Amino acid sequence: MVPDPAGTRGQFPSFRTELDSQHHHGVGDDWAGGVAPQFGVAPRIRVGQSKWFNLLWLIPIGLVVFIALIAIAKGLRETAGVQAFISQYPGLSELPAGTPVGFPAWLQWQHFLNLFFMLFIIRSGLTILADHPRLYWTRNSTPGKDWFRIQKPVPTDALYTAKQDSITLPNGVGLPGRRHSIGLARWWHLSIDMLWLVNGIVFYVLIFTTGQWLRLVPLHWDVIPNALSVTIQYLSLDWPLESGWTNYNGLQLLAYFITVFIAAPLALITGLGMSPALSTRFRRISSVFSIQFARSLHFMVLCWFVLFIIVHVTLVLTTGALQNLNHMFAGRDDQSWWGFVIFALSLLILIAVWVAATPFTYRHPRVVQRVGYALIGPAQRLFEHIDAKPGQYTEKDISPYFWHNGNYPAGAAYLALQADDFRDYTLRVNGLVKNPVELNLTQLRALTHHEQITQHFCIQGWSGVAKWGGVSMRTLMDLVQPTPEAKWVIFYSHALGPDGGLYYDAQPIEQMSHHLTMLAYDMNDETLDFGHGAPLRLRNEIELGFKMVKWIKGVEFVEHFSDVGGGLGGYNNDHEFFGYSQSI
Ligand SMILES: Nc1nc2c(c(=O)[nH]1)N[C@H]1C(S)=C(S)[C@@H](COP(=O)(O)O)O[C@H]1N2
Ligand SMILES: [Mo]
Repeated sequence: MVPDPAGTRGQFPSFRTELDSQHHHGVGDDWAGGVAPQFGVAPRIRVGQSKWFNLLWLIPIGLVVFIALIAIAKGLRETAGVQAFISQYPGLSELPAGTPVGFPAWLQWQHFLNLFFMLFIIRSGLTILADHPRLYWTRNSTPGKDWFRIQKPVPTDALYTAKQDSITLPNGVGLPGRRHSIGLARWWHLSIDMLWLVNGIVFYVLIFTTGQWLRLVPLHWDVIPNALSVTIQYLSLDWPLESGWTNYNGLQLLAYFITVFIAAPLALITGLGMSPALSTRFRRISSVFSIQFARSLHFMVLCWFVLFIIVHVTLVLTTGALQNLNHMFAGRDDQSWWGFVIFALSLLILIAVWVAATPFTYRHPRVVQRVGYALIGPAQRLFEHIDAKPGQYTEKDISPYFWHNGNYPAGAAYLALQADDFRDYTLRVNGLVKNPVELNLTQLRALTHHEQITQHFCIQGWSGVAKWGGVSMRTLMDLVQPTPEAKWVIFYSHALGPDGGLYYDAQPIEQMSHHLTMLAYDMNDETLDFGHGAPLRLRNEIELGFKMVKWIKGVEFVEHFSDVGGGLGGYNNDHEFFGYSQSI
């Protein structure tokens, strides 16, 4: 080991000069992590081992089933038994005395805000899904074991990356929608989530303090036969009497109850279940319900919301549109045009915002990033205060397939090192340290060996468990002795990022002394291979995958990252508008 050969102390130059130091404020037409547009395929669901069912078939099948159901319902209504059933259960459960009537102004506002927020949440959520357009039930994201995909099967190319797998969404669908625009989509998704959550909490508080909850919670089992009766009445096209002003029918009641009290909380819980911050802290839950399970359920909640919106809007407009719109948009129970006018104005606002959101995002990505961080940062910091215990797994948890990601190194210097089995490779550790060093692989391997089996979370949505062997960052810090001024640690890669300049990332020094933060030279008991970062890569299990720099050539201790590269704390932050700490 050459910890500090006389005369070299402090003389290793920084790799900073090799970074792209531009400040990127807008994005051009070719932006999004260096990947060209690529559309996916129609959504498919796996049936059995390897057959895939194209969900577009649901359209004709659904139509046929729908027509058949109408015919059946019409037939049923002719029968005496069903007629008796419907007159016994016309659709309404009795409400307790004192249940409020009508819709107060706060409810109308909340309904509108909910609609408004949902628009952004669903669109940005689709962009996030499109970044890894597959869903799984287990934490292993094994190709062919996905149960849902909107992308072709994974190619056999051994170095195929998750980024290559991402897809573009049709214009106007996603937010922002371009392939691999997940950095910006996440700011939209998470920050509007916060607003939606606040709106939801206010809603819960108000419905329970005003008694409105009595209209949303089924209080008697007769809601089931009533809902069945109403379903038959709707399907037979001979509709039940409208009574939404005072009392929802059984079907409405069930649909609203599920949406408000099951789907909405589930959206929140499954959303949080995908974050490394919480997943690594609530191990008991996350060991059973993995990130992929949470992601799949989160998607099903989306399907429920979309189905609900379609049926809800259809029925509102077909079962006495004027009166229904008066209820929710004007707070009156008559046939005037007020509700319609206000609804139409709200719709105009929604359409304007819908159209403007994506172009605005590309023009002002830093605004989206900053506002997003302002909204989500406090919650994230709160989670980070809970002590992180990243899950440690066992040999049997190791994933059979571990996705690759990122831009592979292609520079002459790296290729020369690789050709010679990294015999001449050195890791440079410098900056605010008492004892700067350059270590070759033999020297690194001579340091105390550290091993761990942990789960990797890629921001794109895939996960995997692997065993890592190498040097704990604690060991390295004992060796180089950071000075008290050192607050951030920069990891420099041999590889360039997609827009040029070295890939790098800044990490807070507190995370460096975590017992699971390490530099890995082995993976699953073998020498780390090219694709996963040979000869050395970072593992910081508290953070998302993009922070774990591969093909490392240098580690620099600094006071702050603001004068490193583009100044935002990492390549993805500078170029793809990620956050410098993204533990959600
Ligand atoms: N040098 C470099 N390191 C990188 C990246 C990259 O593009 N360049 N991608 C990151 C991302 S987004 C992820 S998810 C992980 C993936 O590591 P793996 O390929 O071993 O799965 O590497 C990270 N490290
Ligand atoms: Mo990633």
